[in-house]
This record gives sequence, structure tokens and C-alpha cells, in this order.
Amino acid sequence: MSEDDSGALVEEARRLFSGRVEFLLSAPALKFLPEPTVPEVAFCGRSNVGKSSLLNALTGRRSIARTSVTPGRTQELNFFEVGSPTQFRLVDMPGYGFAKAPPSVVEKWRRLVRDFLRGRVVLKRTLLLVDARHGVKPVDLEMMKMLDEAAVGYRVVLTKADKIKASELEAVLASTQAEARKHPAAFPVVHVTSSEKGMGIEELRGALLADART
Ligand SMILES: Nc1nc2c(ncn2[C@@H]2O[C@H](COP(=O)(O)OP(=O)(O)O)[C@@H](O)[C@H]2O)c(=O)[nH]1
Ligand SMILES: [Mg+2]
Repeated sequence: MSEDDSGALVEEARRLFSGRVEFLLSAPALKFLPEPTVPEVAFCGRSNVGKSSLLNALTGRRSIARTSVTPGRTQELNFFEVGSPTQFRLVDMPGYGFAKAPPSVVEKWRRLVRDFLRGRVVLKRTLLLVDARHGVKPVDLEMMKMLDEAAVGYRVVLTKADKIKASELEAVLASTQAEARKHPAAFPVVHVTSSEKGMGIEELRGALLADART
């Protein structure tokens, strides 16, 4: 894609995301999923990674997705529609890696997420969020493996980039990129974002729109 094209894409994405973005429904099990009528892009990551904040930053809204100080409470897939008429949906997947979750809760999470990833025909891409302060953790590797096995292409997105020094960010970006290259379904290019400072948000919006249209 030429630079002109990607500029146009970013602008189109900006317009789209500043228009209609609406919560559709919350699905605690697969039987509650909405009809697969439009493309979808899903978001996943450890609890507290900044998933809700990123969704809010992308849509330029303060609280389309609820940010929370009590991580690991929601075990649902939350669907948001973008565009009028709806062009695609964003899917907020339940966070993982929360401490002290009973095995039954973890198992329920695993089944819901795995079955969604494997069976959702309209799912175009997943964004896997990783806290820039921590880098890829064992639980993230498990998630990457699930995505690889479901053959769902994913982008690794570093969050909270404003929280660390530039030199540290460079190091974590390099190691995350190296990890991504080992995974067949992962994009080799890792995104760097800060929902707080707006860093990387425009580009990610453009990438999302391109993903939804693949
Ligand atoms: N400094 C900073 N803090 C962030 C950023 N994104 C999220 N946070 C904070 O991290 C915490 C968890 O964010 P949240 O979006 O609720 O995470 P979620 O559990 O993954 O949905 C909240 O206190 C947010 O304010 C960011 O880009 N920069
Ligand atoms: Mg959240």
C-alpha cells in the first residue's frame, strides 16, 4: 500500500470511529452470539492490560467500554458496532491471567474463547494486547498458541507505552517483535500504543479498518 493510500485509510477510519459506535450485546456463551452478518475484529489480553482504555481511545469516547479497577470480573464477549449502517464489529474478549481465579472459571473462559476463535466465520483478526511494562508473559504465550491453533491472524499491541522510558520501550518492542515472529498467525510488526497519550491510535484505527475489510 502506498503512503497516500494509508493516509486515506487512516482518515476514513478516523471518520468512521468518530461516527456511530454502539454497544450491541454481551454474550456469556456462544448461543448468545449475534448473527454473523458483518466482519469482526476481536481484542484480547491479560486483565488490566488496558483493553477497555484502548477501545475508548480508538473510538474517541470516554466510556464505550468500561475501565475497571477490579480485573477479571467479566466473562463475556462484548460486541460493539461501528458505522451506520454497521460496517464491522469490535469484540471485547474477557481478560485472562487474573490472580486467584478458581479453575472452573478459567476453564469456562478457555472454552468460550477457544470455541469463539475456532468457529466464528466473520472474525477477521484479533488484537492481542501486551503491557509494555511487562512484555510477553507465559499467559500471553498461551493465548498466542490458542490463536495460532485457531489460525486467526493477530496483531500484537503494546499498551501503556507512556509508562516506561524510551530505552526500555525499545527493548520490549524488540523482544516482543522477536516473539511474534515465532508465531505463524502473528503479524511480524508490533504496534506501540498509549491510550493515555494517544500514541499509535490513528495508525491502529487504520489497520483495524484494513483488517475488517480483508
Ligand atoms: N498510563 C496509562 N495508563 C493506562 C493506559 N491504558 C490503561 N491504563 C490504566 O490501566 C488500568 C487498567 O485499564 P483498563 O482499560 O480497565 O484495562 P482492562 O482490564 O484490560 O480493560 C486503568 O487504571 C487505566 O487507567 C495507558 O495507555 N497509559
Ligand atoms: Mg476492561
